[in-house]
Amino acid sequence: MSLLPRLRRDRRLVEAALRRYLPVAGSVPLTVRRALAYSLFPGGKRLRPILSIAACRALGGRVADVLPAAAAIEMIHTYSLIHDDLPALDNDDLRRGRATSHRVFGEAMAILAGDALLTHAFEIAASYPAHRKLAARKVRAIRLLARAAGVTGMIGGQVLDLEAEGRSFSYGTLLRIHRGKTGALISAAVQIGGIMAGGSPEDVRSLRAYGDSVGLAFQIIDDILDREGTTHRLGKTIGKDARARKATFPALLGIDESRRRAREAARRASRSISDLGTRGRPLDELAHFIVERVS
Ligand code: GRG
Repeated sequence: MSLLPRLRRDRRLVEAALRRYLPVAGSVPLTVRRALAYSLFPGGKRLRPILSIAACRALGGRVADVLPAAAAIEMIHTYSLIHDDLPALDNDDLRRGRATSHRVFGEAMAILAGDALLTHAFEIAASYPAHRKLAARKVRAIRLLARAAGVTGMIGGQVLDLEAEGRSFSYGTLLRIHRGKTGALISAAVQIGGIMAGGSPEDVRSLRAYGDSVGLAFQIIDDILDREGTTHRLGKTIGKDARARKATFPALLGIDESRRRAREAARRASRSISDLGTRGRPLDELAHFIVERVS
């Protein structure tokens, strides 16, 4: 199967898993459930869970074993977007082509919806699949997820990002910001696919190297799209990084050099999984798709 039909198929799997694992209607207050559903559906590219599924398949695992963790990762990503858009952070009105959560539900409810998604994600990752033989894999996956979402990963990166705003910065600082803010969750998504498939430590190490490079490539392109993309295509306000004088790859290196480094990172990602042979091909294609994407 070629890349685009595979992306469509895996996206459908992710949508179904997210619907299955949403808090049961009637068991939670209606308003917060509406706010969760509003931000989760129709959603964005679903790139992180798609990477988990592809990594699981590459190691011969069962997709059903990784779907709960994949859905949890997308919930955590969605929470980060809700909170990132809040007035205290990016203060944005538009996300995934429509009004941000706090514009629709108010700031207090958006904060709570983000908190709810983050905590619910861990409940799902711990509870499913319920089979006892997967318990050890789930614990490893949850630990990785917590590290990637927390102060060692996404939150830490966000703090560095805030502190770098309006200041001069080095390439080293830029890498530290983005490894935490964006790279950690992307890399964890890939590794979790390998862990839930029961991959060997060597396989998971290769996936980690792949995930780190793909995470970097993704962020460089995200920075470029903020300069060159359109609000219509991206479904979010563009040009904000430059206005806020954020630490970005194009700001430091220019567009052409940034693009060159993104392509180089994608090639590094491919080399990291060369031991997987043809089983790694879908991951290889995803790495290049991420670099050539326009949204
Ligand atoms: C706890 C108050 C508080 C804040 C936390 C967690 C956080 C704020 C910020 C994380 C920063 C963040 C939003 C990083 C991700 C940046 C990024 C590249 C998002 C876009 O990802 P895509 O393109 O989005 O995959 P779609 O919409 O396609 O899922």
